[in-house]
Amino acid sequence: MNPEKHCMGCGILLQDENVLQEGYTTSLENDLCQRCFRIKNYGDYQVVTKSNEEYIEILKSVGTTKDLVLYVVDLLNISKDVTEIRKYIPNKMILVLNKKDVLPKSVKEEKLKKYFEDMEVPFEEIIVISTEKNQNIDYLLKRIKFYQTTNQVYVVGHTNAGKSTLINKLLKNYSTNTSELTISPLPSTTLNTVKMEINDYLTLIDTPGFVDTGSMVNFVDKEMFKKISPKKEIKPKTYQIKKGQAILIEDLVRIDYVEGERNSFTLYLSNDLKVKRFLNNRHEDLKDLAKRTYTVKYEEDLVISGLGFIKIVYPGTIAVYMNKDVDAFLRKSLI
Ligand SMILES: Nc1nc2c(ncn2[C@@H]2O[C@H](COP(=O)(O)OP(=O)(O)OP(=O)(O)O)[C@@H](O)[C@H]2O)c(=O)[nH]1
Ligand SMILES: [Mg+2]
Repeated sequence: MNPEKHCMGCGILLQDENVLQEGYTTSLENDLCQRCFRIKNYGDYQVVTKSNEEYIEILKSVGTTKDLVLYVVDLLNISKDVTEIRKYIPNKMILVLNKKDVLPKSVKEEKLKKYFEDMEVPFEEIIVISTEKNQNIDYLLKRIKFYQTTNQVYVVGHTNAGKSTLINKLLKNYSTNTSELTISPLPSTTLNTVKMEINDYLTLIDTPGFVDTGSMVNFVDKEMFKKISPKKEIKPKTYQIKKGQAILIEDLVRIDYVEGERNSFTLYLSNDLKVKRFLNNRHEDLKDLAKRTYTVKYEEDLVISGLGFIKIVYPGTIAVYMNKDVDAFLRKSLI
């Protein structure tokens, strides 16, 4: 018996003693833990809570190597500070902007790249991809070869960014290796580092993702979770808004336009979400949720973690009502 066998899907240490604990498998002969087996075969899922301390320890250990790092970001869930990861990892790093397919086709790759270039972010290169649509994956591999100085390349980023899906895609496209990492629409699928050999010159190392504790996904039920996660190209919804009017997104968020000239709000959210506009603010709907007030400058996005963003064209004051534990912030408009 090999006591140090890890699950090939998520990296957790396998054990056959406690069915309630992570890494359980009926037999240590198996390559997958029971959780991965169930995700792969039944689309079933058991939520695992990961602490970000473990994640940060992994990042720090990546920082002690000379290996190239791919930092994978979900374009719909860009964190407030994409350079934060640099605190732990000084390595050569490519910023990989994933899930291009969920943004409207009219949004050009060049525009997205320029947005980050203007922020003077410390990355070797910025590459926009869609793993789902196999877009720019060939180019990404070329650039990996160009920058790598060792055989190992780490893949890091927030949970759900699509790290494991990307590695599976690279394996499928360029390798005879038939193993597959576990992927799922829910956070914290990958639980430990997993090495995947593409060829003699390239081994990709998957890592667990950083958990966004302030993401809307943590505060909704299964049905709503399905609704808020966009699977297809987003059709943005634009509303001409006057002072005193309000916008409601399901029963999750209310945005009141408190002060300012006639304005335009464009919502980049999953198409499945119901949006309502109130022409006057006499309605009290959702006003029992926690309120925050923002002063918006010219062309800014209100980003709601795990949900999407709202582009606001002109300066003004908005009041946002939603769960107090969900993160939100303003940024220069992405689109
Ligand atoms: N639309 C779209 N969805 C994608 C793309 N890449 C990944 N996904 C989806 O994003 C979800 C998360 O993918 P994973 O590969 O499990 O993400 P991860 O970064 O490995 O997540 P953790 O292991 O939890 O940290 C899955 O539902 C994928 O199908 C993409 O390019 N476009
Ligand atoms: Mg993963």
